Amino acid sequence: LADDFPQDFLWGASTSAFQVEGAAKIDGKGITVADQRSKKGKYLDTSISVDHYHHLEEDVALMAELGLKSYRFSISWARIFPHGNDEKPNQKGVDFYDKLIKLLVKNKIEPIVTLFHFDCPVALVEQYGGWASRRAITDYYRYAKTLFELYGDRVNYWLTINEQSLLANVPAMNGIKDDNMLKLRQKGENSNYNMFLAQAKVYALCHELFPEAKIGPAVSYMTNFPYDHTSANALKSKSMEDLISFIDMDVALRGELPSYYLRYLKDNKLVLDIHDGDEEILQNGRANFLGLNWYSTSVFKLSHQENPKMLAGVISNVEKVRDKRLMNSEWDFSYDPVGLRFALQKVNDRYPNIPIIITECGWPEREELDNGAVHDQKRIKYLNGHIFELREAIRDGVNVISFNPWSFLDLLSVNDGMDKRYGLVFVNRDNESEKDLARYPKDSFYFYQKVIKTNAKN
Ligand code: BGP
Repeated sequence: LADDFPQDFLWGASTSAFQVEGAAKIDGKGITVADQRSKKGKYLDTSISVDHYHHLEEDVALMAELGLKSYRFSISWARIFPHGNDEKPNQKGVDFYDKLIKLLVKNKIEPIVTLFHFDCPVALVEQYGGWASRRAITDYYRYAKTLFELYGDRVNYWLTINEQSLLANVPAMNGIKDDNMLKLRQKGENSNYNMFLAQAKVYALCHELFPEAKIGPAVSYMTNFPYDHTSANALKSKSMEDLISFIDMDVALRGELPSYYLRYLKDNKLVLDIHDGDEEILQNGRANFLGLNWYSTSVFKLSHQENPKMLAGVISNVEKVRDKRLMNSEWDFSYDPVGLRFALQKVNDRYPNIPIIITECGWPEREELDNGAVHDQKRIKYLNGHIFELREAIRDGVNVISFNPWSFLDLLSVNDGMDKRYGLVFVNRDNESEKDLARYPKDSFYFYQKVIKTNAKN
């Protein structure tokens, strides 16, 4: 049927390097800012994560059993270049990803590769301040070029940077610090601009080397609704969506800094270090698809208090309101699948027919094994609802080519370690102990297996 999912639709699943690999300090890998945040207990312990590094064959065998058509993962920059810009790549790191890609290809699973997912090599921060300096553009470009040369013959989908707007607005995620708040925000904005330039150069390089390949950003797409019908709330909600989500799509696809961003910079006394030739760099390097990380809708209302969690003016003076009518998770996270269709329509209106890969979408729970099983009914409900709305979006005419729920297996949540699980596969470890790290497919694994097998016909 014409209105079903296309026959070649890529049913996938998603992870990122520091959240699954472990082996943070072995086989020559350099330390990253994600490793630095590593703290046993509530937070990340990237020395083990879920030890995907030593469970590679087993994990890919599970992907094959699930029937995955694509797998989105990230390459750790510091596993390839331990200091971010070493003269030669680290052979053991190169071999690890080579093996992963070979196993995927052998099992007919399309690799969707993120170049950079929250894990800047610490050495680059020490050398020159990391992304806050323009020197990062050169090093990122060289890193990307190395990956294209190593794996470009087998990889058809590349994602440049995961959730850039988060990195820009929370500079500490890139290892960028400053005691002075205005200076910190300025450094965050510098890093934002440098990431835009670096990506534009890498888009152009990829098109030149592999004209058939698809390359784009993995955008944090947060759909906001205003709390009430006042235009002031609606305006704030739109402005947040522009500055958090559409900015990364606009620059990648239109090749210029949007006017709402220039106005935001001016209002906040932030200045970009624009060099001659930058405009051409942005114009000449564009993405040819979008990766969207979409989880949920949020409701915001204006408040007179600064939100201490977020520094940027983008999110200050608002309060998140829980919609009690929806199914909510422990982490202020609601189930609102129609929001996905709405979000996809908006993107398609803005950039007609642009190919879209859902690079993340998932439901978090606190979970334990129950006689070797995990009955994750809420996750099944979440997946079912979102896949239903995805089909509706495709019928609306949105060009979605792949769906990669977060996450393939349980992994370290950015702020909650193993307490907050998203996986289709349970991993037997918790924050206190690594236990035996054994893998157990959850009920959602079998649900999704059927979806893939039937191309979501039932
Ligand atoms: C996205 C990140 C992922 C992942 C996910 C869930 O922002 O790209 O890396 O962590 O969110 O977030 P959390 O782990 O905070 O629950």
